Amino acid sequence: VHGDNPADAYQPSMTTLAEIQVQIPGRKEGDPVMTQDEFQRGTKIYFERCAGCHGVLRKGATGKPLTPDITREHGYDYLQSFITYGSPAGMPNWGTSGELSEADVDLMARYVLLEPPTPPEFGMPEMLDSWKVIVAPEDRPTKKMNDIDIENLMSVTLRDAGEIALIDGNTYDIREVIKTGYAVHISRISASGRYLFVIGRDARVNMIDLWMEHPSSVAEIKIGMEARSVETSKMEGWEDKYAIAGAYWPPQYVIMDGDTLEPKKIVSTRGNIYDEQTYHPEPRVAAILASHYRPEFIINVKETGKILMVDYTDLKNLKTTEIEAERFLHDGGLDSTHRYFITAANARGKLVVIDTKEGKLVAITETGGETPHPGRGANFVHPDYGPVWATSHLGDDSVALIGTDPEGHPEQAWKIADSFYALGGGSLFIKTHPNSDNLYVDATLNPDAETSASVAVFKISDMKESVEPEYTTLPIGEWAGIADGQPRVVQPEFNKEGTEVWFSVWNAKDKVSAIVVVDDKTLELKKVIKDPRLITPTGKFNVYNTQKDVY
Ligand code: DHE
Repeated sequence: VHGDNPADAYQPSMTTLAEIQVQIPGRKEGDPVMTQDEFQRGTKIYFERCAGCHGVLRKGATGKPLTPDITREHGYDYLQSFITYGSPAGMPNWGTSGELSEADVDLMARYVLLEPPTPPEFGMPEMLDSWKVIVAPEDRPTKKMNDIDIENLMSVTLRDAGEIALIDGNTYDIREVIKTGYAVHISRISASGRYLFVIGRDARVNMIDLWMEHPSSVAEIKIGMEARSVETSKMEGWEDKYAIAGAYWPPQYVIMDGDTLEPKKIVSTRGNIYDEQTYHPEPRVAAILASHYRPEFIINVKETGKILMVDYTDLKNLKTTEIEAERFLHDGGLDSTHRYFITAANARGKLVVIDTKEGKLVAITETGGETPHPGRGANFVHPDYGPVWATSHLGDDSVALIGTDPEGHPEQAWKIADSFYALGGGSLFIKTHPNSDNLYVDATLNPDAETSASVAVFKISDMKESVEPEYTTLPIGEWAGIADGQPRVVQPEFNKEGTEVWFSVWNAKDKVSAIVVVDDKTLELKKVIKDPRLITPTGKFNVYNTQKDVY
């Protein structure tokens, strides 16, 4: 009999699992009719074109959430027109650009009205199944077997070819073209400078031995279905010991053996959002950097807004410092001392600063611009503000400088010291080098063809407090001399000495692309690299600068 037992007084009046309202799985009332084939095609288009910004489960990040509760409120006509024409806030004009046919736009407008399918998980059995040691460590050379100046080699992504090109930074010759995953996102170099790691969008990691007579893959693995980041351990005493890769789907990271890519430890990043403390099913792994101050990897978890500092000294008793930062963490880099990690919470318009020595949050600062997008950013010494780190923006034409010298310039430290205008919105990357007096800012995704094919250059020694700096515009696309298509210029990257800066002139895969090399002192064209093998070049990574985090 209720009431007789005193324990009943403590029973919370909560809904139990058995009482929750559920819907019958399968087709629901009001669902648009779609055949299995159409749904399959919609899923393919969604994963290829939309998931990067909106998320696999459509919870939103750089792009708006697209769960059916929201899409159904907007309705078919609105969605159809949005997909066709895009928006100034960053949604591409898939229809009018011709990238999607009218029929595909119609398909996608219906597709997003339905519940998103959940792709399968990818755990240890799947990873082991994909893992290949192509050349065992004992069969690899014991010294460098080629005549390449490895430190000045450039690893260049050939996006749509699913390859990278290794280009000699001294002679501009393509030394090797190596098969990789699809659309390699970044290249990273082991602490010793010997191994090159790349990760494709399809989450395939290739480990390339630069000592071989013909550098090629010595190990490979697939760590999920969708990924963007890879890195290797850089702490003294732990050089080349581990590699790590982060996945978008499933949301997880994996720590691997640094010699063979054998997967050792997979950690899911699913969990609660840092501030609301509500569960998120898809917190994707964005940028990963290796700490120089502790044996740790620094991992951006995008949707939950957490930065993880994962100690790799004892994988069995894994210690992680979990820092509450800001939602939508994306890319970032170290300051010139390598002590501080500065990263963009891009959809929040903020920069987050972490002290990698103390393992603590230092600051969260609004940039004043829309959607900061630094890549690894650019470190230089401003004549008035001292050491600063710079980001450009995807959503507007501004460049923001954050002070990075709390000892010498406490006034500016971790605050926006200055902000000025570059060429236009749609910038992806910004770059300088300790030996350069120039700051280069691209405008890759600017809707204007001429702007997207140009680069702004600021002279650092001319920068002054309260004076809007002037810039020189370099017509990189025009210099490439490509008549066909609408190539975009992306990602400045310096050679080892900091005397030349390289740009990708990124055209459609059936059109001519190029790499344009500019003399950093004179700002004159030095070389146009064209080759039928240079299909859709995007990111370029100089071995020495990437190995030593010089940027
Ligand atoms: Fe990137 C860096 C994710 C679109 C070229 N990009 C990064 C990083 C992340 C990321 C998380 C940081 C990795 C790190 O440091 O560990 N990129 C994403 C996306 O989610 C996004 C917005 C959408 C998508 O669908 O992928 C996206 N990126 C692009 C492109 O469209 C680019 C231009 C060409 C491509 O390959 O798709 C592109 N991203 C790059 C490059 C870097 C990068 C070249 C490294 C820059 C650097 O100098 O460090």
